[in-house]
Amino acid sequence: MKLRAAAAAVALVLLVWAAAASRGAAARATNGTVHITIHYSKFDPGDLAVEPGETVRFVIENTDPIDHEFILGDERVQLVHEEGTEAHHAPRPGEVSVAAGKTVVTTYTFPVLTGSLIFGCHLPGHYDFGMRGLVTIG
Ligand SMILES: [Cu+2]
Repeated sequence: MKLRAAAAAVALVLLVWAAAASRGAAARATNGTVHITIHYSKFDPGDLAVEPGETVRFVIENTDPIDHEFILGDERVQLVHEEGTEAHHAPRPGEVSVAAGKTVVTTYTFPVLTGSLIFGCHLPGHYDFGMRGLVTIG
């Protein structure tokens, strides 16, 4: 019985490792710019890495025939937008609407700390569908 538990534990560790490995390396800015493509209501890349205090120019291209948005912030910011009623976002750093077929730019300076922020779309159902990504700071 102990052997079975050990085997199950090893299998679980391998699964977690495989999941982490398949995510690949997080994307980084090139010359201060990160290009993000929205396709089928997903952000690509969906995993970014930045330095504390780094200023990043996000160029966000929506290839879908429906509108989306790009909201960058912590969990509280995401919650406010998920429950909010702001249908259209004026270009505020890190918060921008991306109409169908359009490309928009927003520039954001990350805080001087380590941690992570989320970017997501809060049009009805999109965030729950998985339209979100992670930025690791540090
Ligand atoms: Cu969306």
